[in-house]
Amino acid sequence: MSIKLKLAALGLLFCSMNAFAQKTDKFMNEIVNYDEAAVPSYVLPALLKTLKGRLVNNSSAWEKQRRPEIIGLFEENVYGRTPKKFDSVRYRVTNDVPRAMEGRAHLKEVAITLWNKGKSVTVPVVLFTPNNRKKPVPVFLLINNRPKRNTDPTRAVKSTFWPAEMVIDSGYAIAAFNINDAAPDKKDTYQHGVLDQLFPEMLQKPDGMKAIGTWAWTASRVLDYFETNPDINAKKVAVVGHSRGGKTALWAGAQDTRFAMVVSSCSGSSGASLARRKYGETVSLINKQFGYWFNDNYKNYSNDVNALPVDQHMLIGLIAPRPVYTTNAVEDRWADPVGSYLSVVNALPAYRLYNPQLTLPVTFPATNKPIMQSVIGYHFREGKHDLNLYDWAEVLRFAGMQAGWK
Ligand code: GTR
Repeated sequence: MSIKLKLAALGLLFCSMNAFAQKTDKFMNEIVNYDEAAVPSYVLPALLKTLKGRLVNNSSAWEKQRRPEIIGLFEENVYGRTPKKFDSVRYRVTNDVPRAMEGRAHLKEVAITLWNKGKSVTVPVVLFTPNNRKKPVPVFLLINNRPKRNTDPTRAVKSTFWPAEMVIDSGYAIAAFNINDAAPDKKDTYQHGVLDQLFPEMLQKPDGMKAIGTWAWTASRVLDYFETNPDINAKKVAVVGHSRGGKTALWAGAQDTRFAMVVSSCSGSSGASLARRKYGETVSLINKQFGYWFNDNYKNYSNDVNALPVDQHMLIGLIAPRPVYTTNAVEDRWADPVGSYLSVVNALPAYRLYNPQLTLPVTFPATNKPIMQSVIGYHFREGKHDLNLYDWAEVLRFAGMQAGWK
């Protein structure tokens, strides 16, 4: 049974939003639905029922049976298989500035070189750790899908997409890697990196990982590095991503339970938003435009989304009981804000296996009124498709409420 939202308040909200907007649009020869009334009725795949039909009512059955089963379904049908091992790794500090940011932070640029079967790929990481801290600190790792100037180690460019000073002044470390160093974000060249060098077999198989799978795998390799850095508390690593990076952050956090927190900004289709709602970007549209992000099997669902054995609430459920924060923006209907919040609401049963008291409002949250219910956070803010200072400020506030993050 899926949980539906109370649409009365929502209707009002979206009427005002839609006052200037059309209810449909056309993109790549498809009608794009922006009309809540035209969302088809659908039944979500059961989060807490195994493929053999067994109901899961405790965290042990969830962790031993259902969780691995759901990961396998996402691997097989959406993001592709994640490699379980590789041969070796080397970490090399390429730039070390103990008194960066006017002395507030220690900058390290680290080259992570990953080897498999005699070939290698190097992924550079930028990391600032606060200087006034005595203990190892939690870290926010951004999966950067924008140009590298957004994570400028010199701080000549200060981007609101990665506000390093703000995070440092909150007492946390901040890091980033760029997705293009692992798998170029282009349909004709995505394979030139981790895929063709380290795991060429993935490119041959219909369930092999492609770009998003590769970026998520790489995020875990950065976490491996954090485990070797004594300034970092590797038990408190938040993985953060926006849009395609947000889809990746969810998939990385869903699989790798070492990620202690997941932050997904405006991740939309195949991220936090429910596929079955067919609102804004659909599975069909994302496969047409960005097919190289997903495995080949995902294409089978372009015209038959109800046949998918998963929906995106299950991806968020995989993060339980760890903190998860998702965001949407008023001017980003393409990413289906209501569908994202519904995912979170429908992921709740997995969280309740750990904390039966946990609840969420069933009414869609008002604009700029974040919800922070224990380990689940969500906001719908004014403005555009972006990861901005408002988002970071709320995420930092949410982090401050979590055990071990202060
Ligand atoms: C859009 C795409 C979305 C989202 C976004 C982004 O064009 O349709 O799924 O991922 O790009 O990454 O900025």
